Amino acid sequence: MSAPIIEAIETRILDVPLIRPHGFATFTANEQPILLVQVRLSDGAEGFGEGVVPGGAWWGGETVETMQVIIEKYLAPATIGRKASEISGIVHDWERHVANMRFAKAGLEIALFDAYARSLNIPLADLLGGKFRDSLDCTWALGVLPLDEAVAEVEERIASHGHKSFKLKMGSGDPATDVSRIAELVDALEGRVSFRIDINARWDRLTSLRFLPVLAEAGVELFEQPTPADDLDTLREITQRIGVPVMADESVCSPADALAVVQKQAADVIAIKTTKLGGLLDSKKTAAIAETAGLACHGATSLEGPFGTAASLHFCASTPAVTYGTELFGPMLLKETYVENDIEYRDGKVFVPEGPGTGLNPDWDQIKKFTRK
Ligand code: MUC
Ligand code: MG
Repeated sequence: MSAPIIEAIETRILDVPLIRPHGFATFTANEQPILLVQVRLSDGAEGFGEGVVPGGAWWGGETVETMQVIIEKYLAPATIGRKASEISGIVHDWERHVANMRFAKAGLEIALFDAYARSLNIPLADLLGGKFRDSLDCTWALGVLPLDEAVAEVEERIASHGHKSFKLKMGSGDPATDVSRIAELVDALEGRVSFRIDINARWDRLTSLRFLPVLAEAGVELFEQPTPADDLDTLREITQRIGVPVMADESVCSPADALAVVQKQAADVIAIKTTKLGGLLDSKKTAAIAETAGLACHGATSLEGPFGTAASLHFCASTPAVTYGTELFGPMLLKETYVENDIEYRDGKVFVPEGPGTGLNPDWDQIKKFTRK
């Protein structure tokens, strides 16, 4: 039986409020803009993807507005009319029309995968090699917060969802002040949970070599992207000299970037975001490169909503190399959802949704409520 044809591609920008402000190194988000990408096939099946960056243009340069233009004006015309089963060929051909713009490509590629999986009435993971696991550890991330608020939030998340691991955003203030805030928080929890930090590439070499050992001494278990993405020599020096595992995030936005990190031995863990990597196919390639070199993979987030998070969960469920847990908490940071059946989080874990495609179905009343006018 011939595969259905891709008939229509629609996008809409959702502005979804957060449960609290989320402070990054150079930006504080009060809501999360999400480009909802909808694909309809000739057999009536519909798939959903999300174009999402962590808060805005500061992270990687793309935004929901740029993603909408790239998808509607350039990628969609090169996709409509093709067979839904030809995803790898469609994604390959996109390179003739659009260079880079990986967050935009991810939103459409994932919607194509979701639509085709629903057409076949199988879980998305079955198009990615099948499920290897049904749940994964889920780290909770705190934005930049005063100590008392941070302690209160950690205690609340332990009680409500059993989180055992917490990520702390840094890099926004004076390094010495930032570091003492983190050291006090780690000390206050007395080893009951583990802490990692993400500086979002904002420290230079000297600051890193001076202050990361203080965080190591305080008991921080992982350093995420302390220094600029392109400086793999400094990332390698930090990895080799300090002895706390280093995770590459901004340094790895493509399989080629992963190969460069492997060749330089610049990190111990690679943050796999299906968004920054352009979708599920290049996420699989990136994980394969990491695994072959003995690096661990982490299921990372760009603060996607339910559809994007579910797609990343299906990726992590079907990729044995994701051995360093996840931070796929995005839907819990949103004040309200826009799907009928939410992702399940409990006991410090997140569970892969069951059902065809991502397993989630749209709540159109909520989508209309959040759609930007
Ligand atoms: C990032 O850089 O890791 C993931 C969690 C969070 O708080 O920030 C995002 C982006
Ligand atoms: Mg990061």
